[in-house]
Amino acid sequence: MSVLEQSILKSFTLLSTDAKELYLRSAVPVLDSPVSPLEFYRDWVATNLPVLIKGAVNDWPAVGKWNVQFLRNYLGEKLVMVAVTPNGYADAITKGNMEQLSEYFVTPEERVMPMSEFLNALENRDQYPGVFYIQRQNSNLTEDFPELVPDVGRDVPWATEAFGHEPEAANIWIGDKRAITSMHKDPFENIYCVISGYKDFILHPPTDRPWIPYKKCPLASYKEISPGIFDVVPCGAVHCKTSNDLKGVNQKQTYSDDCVNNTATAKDMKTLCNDSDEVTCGIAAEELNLLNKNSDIECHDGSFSDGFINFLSRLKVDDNVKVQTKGLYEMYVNEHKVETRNHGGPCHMCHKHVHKRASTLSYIDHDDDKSQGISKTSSDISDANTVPWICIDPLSPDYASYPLYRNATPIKVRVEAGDALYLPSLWFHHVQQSHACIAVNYWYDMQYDLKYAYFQFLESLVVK
Ligand SMILES: O=C(O)CCC(=O)C(=O)O
Repeated sequence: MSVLEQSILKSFTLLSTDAKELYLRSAVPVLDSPVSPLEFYRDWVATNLPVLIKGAVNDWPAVGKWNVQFLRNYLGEKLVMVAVTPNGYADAITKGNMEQLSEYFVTPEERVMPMSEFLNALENRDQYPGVFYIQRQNSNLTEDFPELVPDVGRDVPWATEAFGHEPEAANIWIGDKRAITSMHKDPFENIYCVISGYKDFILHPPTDRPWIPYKKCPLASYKEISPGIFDVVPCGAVHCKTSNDLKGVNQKQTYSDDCVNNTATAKDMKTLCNDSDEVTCGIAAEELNLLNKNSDIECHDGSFSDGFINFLSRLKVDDNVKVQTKGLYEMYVNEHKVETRNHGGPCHMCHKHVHKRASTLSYIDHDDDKSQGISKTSSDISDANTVPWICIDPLSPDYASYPLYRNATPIKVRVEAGDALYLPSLWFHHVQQSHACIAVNYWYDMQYDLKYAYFQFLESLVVK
């Protein structure tokens, strides 16, 4: 480690010590009565400190009313979007199962099903492979479940008054106890309210950033290819192991189109294409490299076009594969000028979601982790089709790989039915839940103020 790096590391340690001594608490403070907007703003928002307000939403009609039976009776027929994963981890770093070597940032498979089927899956876990979670983060409370809004409200009035504006998004979360939200942070002020069951949060203050490792992984999504067997399908990629697979468009292949988890088979796709279609190939460079080591492969990423399958059908094993390259992720960001402040969600908006979360981060390259240093700047993040994400599991930290995580200050808090947790912007959080827990949360835009600027500065110092 260079002298400069040592000095920066010392400063990080000082920051952590100061934060602990001066403002952090060892536990999340608990209030037993509602707060006024003024108190809430002055004592918690302005200081960027979490607080648990017991019984804050006890008077909502939803509390005591919403449960599995209610949802079945009231919304049983309704089609809902469900995130399905093999292991409960949606939006997390996972090993790919194609070549076993790479790790991916994997978003869930999204399935549309009647609410009653989702509830069956919750109640009869043995009969439904996979872990089911309603967790679409596109303001799904107001967008997908408007009929439930009167029982909770479009906002939390005291929070809206304190923040001075309506929430950006209101989400509903209904899940299996195996469903886990991996550690991340959001550029939002979060009012998280539990309606039924409980949620267990592990929090880290923003000052822990230097101790929290990131890894940059290609984007992928889960796809169940036969009951209980999930593949990790690289985003914008055809799932295939060999060039023979690529060639055989009639073979059953799964692919993901911008992570939409499009379930059409390659054969279906073929009928959509005609010979004159322009080919824009969407195979991840990594996959192409697996194809045929001797191929003259130009790395590429790209979006699917209808001509894709035609391209595949013409491909021969010993073809020199040359594919125009343009980073899917980068392209998406450039085209859509994705704003950096929304949360979005893993689903059809996965790029947006990822970018929004990623945009306030820098990351650690795994290879560089050994030095336990940190950082590249956020401009590096737009590397095609990859996502910087936290690679430590606070439930079982890999201290051997990430010894600096020992310096971090995890704070645990349980949020029970009727309670509201104020989770300040830029705080890292990892979330677990009781079985069939129902919760709603409200994301209010954060202020891009001095705190944010200091955080960005810290981020930039996290050197590799
Ligand atoms: O409830 C969950 O599973 C995750 C909640 C979360 O990450 C959030 O509100 O930002």
